[in-house]
Amino acid sequence: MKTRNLKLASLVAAVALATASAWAQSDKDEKPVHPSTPPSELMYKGAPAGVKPGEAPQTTEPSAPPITKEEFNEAKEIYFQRCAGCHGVLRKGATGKPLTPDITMKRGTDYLKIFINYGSPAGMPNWGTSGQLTEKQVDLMARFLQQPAPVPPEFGLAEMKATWKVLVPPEKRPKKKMNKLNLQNLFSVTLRDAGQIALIDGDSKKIVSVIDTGYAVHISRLSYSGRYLYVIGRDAQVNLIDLWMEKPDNVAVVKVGLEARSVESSKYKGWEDTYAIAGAYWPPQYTIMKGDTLEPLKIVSTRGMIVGTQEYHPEPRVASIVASHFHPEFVVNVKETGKTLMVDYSDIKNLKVTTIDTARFLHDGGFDSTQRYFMVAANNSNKIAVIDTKSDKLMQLVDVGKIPHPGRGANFVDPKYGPVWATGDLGDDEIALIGTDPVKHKANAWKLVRKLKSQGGGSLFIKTHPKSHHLYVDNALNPDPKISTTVAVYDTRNLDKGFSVLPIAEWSGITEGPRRVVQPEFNKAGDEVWFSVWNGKAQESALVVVDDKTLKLKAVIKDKRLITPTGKFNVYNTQHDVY
Ligand code: DHE
Repeated sequence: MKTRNLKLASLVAAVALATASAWAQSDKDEKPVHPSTPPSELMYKGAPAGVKPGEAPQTTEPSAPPITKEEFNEAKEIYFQRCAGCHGVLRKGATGKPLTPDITMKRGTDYLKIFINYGSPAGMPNWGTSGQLTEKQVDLMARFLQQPAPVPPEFGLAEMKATWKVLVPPEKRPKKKMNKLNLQNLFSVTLRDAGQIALIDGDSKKIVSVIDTGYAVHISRLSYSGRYLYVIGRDAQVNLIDLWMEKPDNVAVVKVGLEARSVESSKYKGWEDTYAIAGAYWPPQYTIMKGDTLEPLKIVSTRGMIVGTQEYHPEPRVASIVASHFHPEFVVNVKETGKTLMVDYSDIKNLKVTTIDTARFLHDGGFDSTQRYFMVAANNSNKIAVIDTKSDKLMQLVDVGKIPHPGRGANFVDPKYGPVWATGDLGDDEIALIGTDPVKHKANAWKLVRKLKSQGGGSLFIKTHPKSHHLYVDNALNPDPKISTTVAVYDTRNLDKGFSVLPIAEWSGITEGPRRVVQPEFNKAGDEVWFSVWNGKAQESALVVVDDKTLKLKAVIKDKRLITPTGKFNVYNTQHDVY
């Protein structure tokens, strides 16, 4: 058990460290940072923290090895770029081990240097011997880690208001849709390294516009009405885009912290489009905003006690957020404490929050087909937590494979077990099918009913559509390019048959670069599925559209502006939680 935990910890820890530039090259071009973890996986969690070194002031302790101001600044930069994603901004441990002076001072400079230089089997990359850090930098980091951690500032209402801009006030916006776009079949495509999104018309496959957003932009979500698009960057910038404008564009912008990943909008009857919410990694908090202006209204810290051990955690990051269809509530998942918060927005002055103990570290998830049960991955526990958004209770913690990573998951009817929700895994080659019908298939509800074999590990996203009988599974982080550039497809009517493989990257016509195939997303009609062929920033990328019936190539979308496309969000499907 201990070894298994150690192995997992090492994978999770190792994936948390790398530089953004590493992504531009294929695994085999890379110097090994960690012998057992490919750079692609390191890259996954290794996006530099949105915290800028200048934002965290120097703190020095005379009993620790001396460090000059210039050295301290350089060390901060290295730390926030390469280490914070795993060890936490405060160095108190997140997915990686704590590195606070009470621990590091006892180890001493020489020990720390060896550790940083050579890495460890528990997942610490060999920063020195891989050539990522120079000898001088290794020495610097060993001294820096014995100094107190520089603490980035908090981000309260005053700081948010200082960043908040309403570019087009609601009264100056169109009263009706002013463009001829088929909005329901529009796709918002993340252009990660460009800090932009592309709006692509799903019918013509033409780019409608490319819009500036936050740094290393992450996801898009829709308002209930489908009029407003919310986009969040890793720098915690939220952009509000009005799709009714003649040419859809930003109408408001705000920063809700220094680093963030999730955004959502209120969907309960009577509250449609009223509020938006964004969850931050730093500071650890969520912010409720006015839906049509992004005016920050309520900020709530997520600092608190860890599930089970009930120890205090100073930096529990906000992972996925969804809007309940059963109550005026947001479902806010807190990573390091392993808590799901049901945040009642009907009276934000007297905010009621129901705290559900789940498991660590909560990450991504989606609803079952009835949209009542929310299934969220606890990736360090290898579990899926099932939350009933009607009773606001935990239904079950379901054991699945290693490091489940569903995206929003996939809902379909298993011929033998009835309605299921499925997830793929980052850490192994399994796909877990969990029964989701407590009425007609009670015996199977909230149980792992079937495991499918996938092409391999490194799966990030899995997708189907109510009108499709195909289940698509990517393996974007698999170290084998044969696997990471293709996608597996299963016939949900005959799951025992196994999968066929679609050569998506090959179909794109691009021959250079890692060409990782990531995140299947259906169009509104459910008859075609889109994939990103994700290359480095300086390389050509593409979107590949497949005909769901014939599994044949339908279209390739290429354009100079499509820089590092990753997530794709079809307006209708995102708006209505169809997956
Ligand atoms: Fe994501 C969803 C966090 C790296 C593409 N990602 C999410 C969610 C979280 C999250 C919490 C759920 C949001 C929600 O539903 O409200 N992602 C993180 C990280 O912390 C992590 C591991 C490292 C980091 O530093 O950011 C990370 N994510 C990535 C990538 O490297 C991916 C593959 C490419 C990219 O664009 O950055 C990536 N994440 C995505 C996508 C979704 C997502 C496409 C939404 C999937 C969906 O279908 O809804």
